[in-house]
Amino acid sequence: MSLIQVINPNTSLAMTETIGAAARAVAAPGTEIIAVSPSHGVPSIEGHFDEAIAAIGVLEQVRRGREQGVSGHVIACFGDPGLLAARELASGPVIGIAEAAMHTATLVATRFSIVTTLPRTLVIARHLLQQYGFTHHCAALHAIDLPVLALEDGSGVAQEKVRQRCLQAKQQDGSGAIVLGCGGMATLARELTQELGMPVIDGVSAAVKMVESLVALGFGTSKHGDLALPIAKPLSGAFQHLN
Ligand code: 5HY
Repeated sequence: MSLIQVINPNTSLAMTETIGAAARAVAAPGTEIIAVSPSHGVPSIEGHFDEAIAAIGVLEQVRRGREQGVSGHVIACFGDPGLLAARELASGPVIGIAEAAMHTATLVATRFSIVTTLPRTLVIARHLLQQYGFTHHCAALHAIDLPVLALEDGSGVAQEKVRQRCLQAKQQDGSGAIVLGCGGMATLARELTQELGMPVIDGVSAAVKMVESLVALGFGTSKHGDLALPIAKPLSGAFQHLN
């Protein structure tokens, strides 16, 4: 049995449910999903400040998951907040949904488009494309210009805007695949793939399968080199519990 901890780094429990449902929809029969989010932090992650706050919550959850003996971790926010720090703390694999979706897109298409939420977060996606080496694979980035939590307001407006942007990307970008740039979009991918007749990739699902594969191959996060456990030191104040 594999136990995969899927972390929604924002504190919106409705989105944690959405993300958990997407993860469970693709989990193998022997995989149990634990969907969690920080008990304190930021309700949605829409910029660099939010990401910095969310990263601490990610580390707290990774530490808790390691104590629970989880097989691996997914960071289910498209900014992959705290990814490398989480890898230092973790013994199992830690996969961010942006890297998972981007890697998957490059395996099924030569170029992909990204559809995310607010225009101001496009720069975060661009930074990740550079960091992961996918800049030349990404044909275009689009934003629906709605806040992250519009995906959870029950109106369906954000979901329809995602659909429209995906159709536009298919018609205009010359891409072979589309990456959904928000954990809250996770449950839209399957239906959009069928409607558009092209891979529309959700990073939550992709990350869960990557963790399963790494665990099956017997690989955790390397503890040789820069992802070794953090150097022990007396953490103080609000960070004491991270010791
Ligand atoms: C996410 N924010 O996946 C990112 C996406 C975004 O709270 N969860 C968030 O739009 O930046």
